[in-house]
Amino acid sequence: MAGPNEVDRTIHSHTTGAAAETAAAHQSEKPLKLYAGWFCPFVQRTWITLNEKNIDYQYIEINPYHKDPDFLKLNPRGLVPTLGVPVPAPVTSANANGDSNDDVTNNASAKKERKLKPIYESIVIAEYLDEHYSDTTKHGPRLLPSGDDSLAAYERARCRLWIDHISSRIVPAFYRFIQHTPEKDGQYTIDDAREELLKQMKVFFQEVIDLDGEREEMGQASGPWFLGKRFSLVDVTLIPWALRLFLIDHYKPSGVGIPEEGKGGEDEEVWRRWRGWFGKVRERDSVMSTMSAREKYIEVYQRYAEDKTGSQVGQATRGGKSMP
Ligand SMILES: N[C@@H](CCC(=O)N[C@@H](CS)C(=O)NCC(=O)O)C(=O)O
Repeated sequence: MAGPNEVDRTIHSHTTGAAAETAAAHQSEKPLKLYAGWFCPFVQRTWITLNEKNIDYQYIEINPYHKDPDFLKLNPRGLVPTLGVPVPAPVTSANANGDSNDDVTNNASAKKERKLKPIYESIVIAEYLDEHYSDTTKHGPRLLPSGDDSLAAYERARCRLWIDHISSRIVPAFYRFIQHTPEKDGQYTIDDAREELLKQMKVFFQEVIDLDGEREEMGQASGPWFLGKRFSLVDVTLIPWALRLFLIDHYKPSGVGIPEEGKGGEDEEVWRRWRGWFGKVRERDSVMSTMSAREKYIEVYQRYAEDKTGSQVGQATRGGKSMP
């Protein structure tokens, strides 16, 4: 089976720009370890979550296309992000006091009992971090609505629904667009690819507008995010691809095609909402501190733009299969 190839294995090896400073500040040994690739939008979801929640971690840069055996032992899917999580050993009479919250314990014997366990899949990781680091005085507001009442359960489900929309509609459309080459015209044209991406983005931002309306009716404050004033996991899920749309402008004829201000016709309201959201994304520290230099993204995404990558995402897109 085809797999990562030379263009994947020889990509630039480390963070640059703002992301380099953030990575440098997280080099020392820590119980929580983020195995990352600087270029990877799925990793960026995790990285933003860690920053947003003020969680201490160690940043470990790897090239996931090398399929290092030690890395495959942690994550048999061979994908970044992978999180190494210090998990306490099951409680026995010998360590009955060894509580398990790595946030609070300084107990040496409890530390000794811990094992590094892997968690992977960017959304699973984000939910784990939000749930485990739940002390809002240390880690800020929850990224998914919390609470046991039926309203909170509904709001959580609604967030997960739109997280699913982003992951199963917007993200695949992004790759279909950027991996389009003229040879594919028989299967789908660049205009088809553009139409699909814009359609799925419009569906999402129309939902945000509808939620704004609900909030207004309830007298709640308006704000730029999916949950109004409150930044959430839904925003985190979309941000990395929003920040990579410029690559489609760079590589593809006629670009992404999001209309300029005042030129959106009947969709003007939706695109105004997008602009309001995206403007705030670019002001958010937890986000911008994970961005490498623009030219490095241009370089690393050339293998997608020319459809030469053997990455799992690239192969899935080429083969019309679901994303890894
Ligand atoms: N579903 C995974 C996707 C992660 C993913 O595809 N990561 C890419 C880098 S952006 C990777 O590790 N690719 C290695 C490969 O394709 O072999 C997630 O959400 O974490």
